[in-house]
Amino acid sequence: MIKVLLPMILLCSLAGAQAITIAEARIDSDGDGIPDKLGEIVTISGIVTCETTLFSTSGYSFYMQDATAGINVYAFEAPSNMQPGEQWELTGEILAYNGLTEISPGSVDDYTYVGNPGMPAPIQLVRNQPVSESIEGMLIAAGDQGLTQWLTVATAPSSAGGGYNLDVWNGQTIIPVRVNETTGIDLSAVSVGTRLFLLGIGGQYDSTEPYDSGYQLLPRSQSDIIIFNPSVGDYFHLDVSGNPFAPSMGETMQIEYSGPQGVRFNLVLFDRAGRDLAHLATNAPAGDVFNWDGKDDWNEYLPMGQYLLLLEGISPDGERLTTTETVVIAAPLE
Ligand SMILES: [Ca+2]
Ligand SMILES: [Ca+2]
Repeated sequence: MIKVLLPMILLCSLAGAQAITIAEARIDSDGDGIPDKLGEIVTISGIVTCETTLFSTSGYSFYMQDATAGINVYAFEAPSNMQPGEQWELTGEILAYNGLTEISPGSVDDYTYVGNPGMPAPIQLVRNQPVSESIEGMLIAAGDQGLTQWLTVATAPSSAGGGYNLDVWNGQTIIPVRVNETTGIDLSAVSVGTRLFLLGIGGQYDSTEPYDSGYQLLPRSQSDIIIFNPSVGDYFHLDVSGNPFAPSMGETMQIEYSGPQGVRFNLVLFDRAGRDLAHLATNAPAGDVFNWDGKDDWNEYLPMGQYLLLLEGISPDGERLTTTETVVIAAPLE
């Protein structure tokens, strides 16, 4: 009997306790991916960043953040009038679910309305920045609308367990995106090569210790997925990631290139003596994202060394654009 009652007594005595920051609530000082306060009852105060039922089919699962960090709120009860952009104080138990740090209030009595400061500004991912532990649970923007940066869809949406998974390419980094069916988001206009800007919440789903991977971007609604219209403007560019790489170990390098509409592309790899060894695109009518296996035109692995990847674009009026990236083929580690 005492074992059952004790947590309730604890909960009541701590409701209204001094709020700690969300960063304090989710601290993981030993870096094992499990919050130090796992199982403890804490009080936090933060701004709600999505509908309270958005990430659940039966109860409540949503996100809150303060100036320090964000967190998932997972509960069977929440006030029905709770809205995105509002600040609430809440008391609940710290939980961990496949790497995701959660706070779980026991009842509606554990929530207190604080005010309505409005939605926080999203954290802007820079070009090579993935979603990571420090921004888990926070509102994030990837790409921008200034025509200097966008995401390119690298793998098409595939259906998986109540939603869709896709990968987007952030110039130098792959960002996994998870679209839950509960969001009602329609992905029919999204396929490989689609360029977009994304808003969403940083999530994590990692089923194995030490819970340091599986970070995802979680769009909340259709308006979080903004498809970039290339006719608005464009710029000629070439990006590579996974460089240096060891092809003989099965490693690949991701290559992305694109440019203004109407341009035809040639993508050629040269060695340091200026010999063209691999023609990766010839007179291609559009940009592309693909993994290159490090083989030359004769289907042989290129030897270890430094190479030059040249992207050439020929515009409809004959103008020639070029840009290059250095590629390093490494030896396997002994
Ligand atoms: Ca820990
Ligand atoms: Ca985590």
